[in-house]
Amino acid sequence: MKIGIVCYPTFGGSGVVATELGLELSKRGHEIHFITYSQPVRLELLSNNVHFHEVHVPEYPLFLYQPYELALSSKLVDMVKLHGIELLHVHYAIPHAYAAYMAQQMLKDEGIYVPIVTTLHGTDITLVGSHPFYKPAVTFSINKSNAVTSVSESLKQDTMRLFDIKNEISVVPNFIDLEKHEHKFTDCQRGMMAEDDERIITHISNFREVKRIPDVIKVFYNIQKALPAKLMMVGEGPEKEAAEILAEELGISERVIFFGNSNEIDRILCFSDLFLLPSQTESFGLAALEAMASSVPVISTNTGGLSEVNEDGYSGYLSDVNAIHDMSDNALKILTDIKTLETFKSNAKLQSQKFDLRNIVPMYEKIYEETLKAFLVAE
Ligand code: GMT
Repeated sequence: MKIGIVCYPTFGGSGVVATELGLELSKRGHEIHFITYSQPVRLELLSNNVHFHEVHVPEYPLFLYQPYELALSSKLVDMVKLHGIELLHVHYAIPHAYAAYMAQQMLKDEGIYVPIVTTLHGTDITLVGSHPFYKPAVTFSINKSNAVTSVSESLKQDTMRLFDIKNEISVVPNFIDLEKHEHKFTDCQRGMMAEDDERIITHISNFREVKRIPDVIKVFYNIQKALPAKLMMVGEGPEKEAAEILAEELGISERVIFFGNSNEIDRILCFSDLFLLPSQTESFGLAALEAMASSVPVISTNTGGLSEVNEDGYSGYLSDVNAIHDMSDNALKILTDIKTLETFKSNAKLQSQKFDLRNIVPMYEKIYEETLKAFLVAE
């Protein structure tokens, strides 16, 4: 099938899922066209089956806001016509589902019929999308999509609660390529980061408010009081500077390493003993799944879809949002005794196998086939 994928090309989870999905679909024989404003960060190899089409938005001084949706929908029309794309899969409702609907209508006018599959990722529903300024457009775009998926049962329920949805929503969880996550390293050079007796704690995100970055620092502060430890902070975002200041104020800045965005996530996870994800809300928590696939147990909050990913007392522990002491105690339960740590590490790996891409990508393929068939019959 010829599939157009629209996503945010940055380090965010929705872009990562969209890119990995496109790459896997291409390996399974589909022709994939990524249509977005820059090449997705995880898209390294373009091939016969993987194409990238950049959406340009010309700067015009009259506009305070440049009209990206307009440029995107025009690009979608052009690319569908040029490459014979049969289906559009848009990741993140805002503004992708809206732009895709406009493209669909323009194409229909020319006798070209292309169905839209929309995948809801989380903040497009729980944070941004439900804002009154966006809600009517988001509701409309979801209801006009020919198929809708959400990355967890929890996100599906949130969507039904927050919007007047007439469409069926299928749950297709985030996934992981476990083969890729088999440690490529015989030695991940742990010694460069910490002493043998130190535990390595890691957090990876885009450092937005929703990730509750100060809680990461506070939990780590409690951990390092009880045992020797280092904290790896990976990512860039608005909360990073405040986190650096907090680490300084708490007198632990020598124990906290800020990496910025990294292409060496696999190596960092390879030497990590524990992953912290104290988010305010998290529709799924791809970062937690990536950690688990590298045998790193997870201390997380119990919001959103996190309980569908991290099993309490098995692959890690779950706590209420803001429960710093509970999260610190749980971290120490895992870290203090080496045998317990080893058990949680192997459980984390086992838990991640539920989300192997070989089980999940066929769910998307099935949705594409059914949607295309139903759509062509209806049109
Ligand atoms: O979590 C982020 O800040 C990025 C965000 C995104 O939109 O790219 O991630 C969301 O989508 C991911 C992929 O489906 C999910 O694993 C994340 O849980 C979700 N983030 C939130 O719900 C906060």
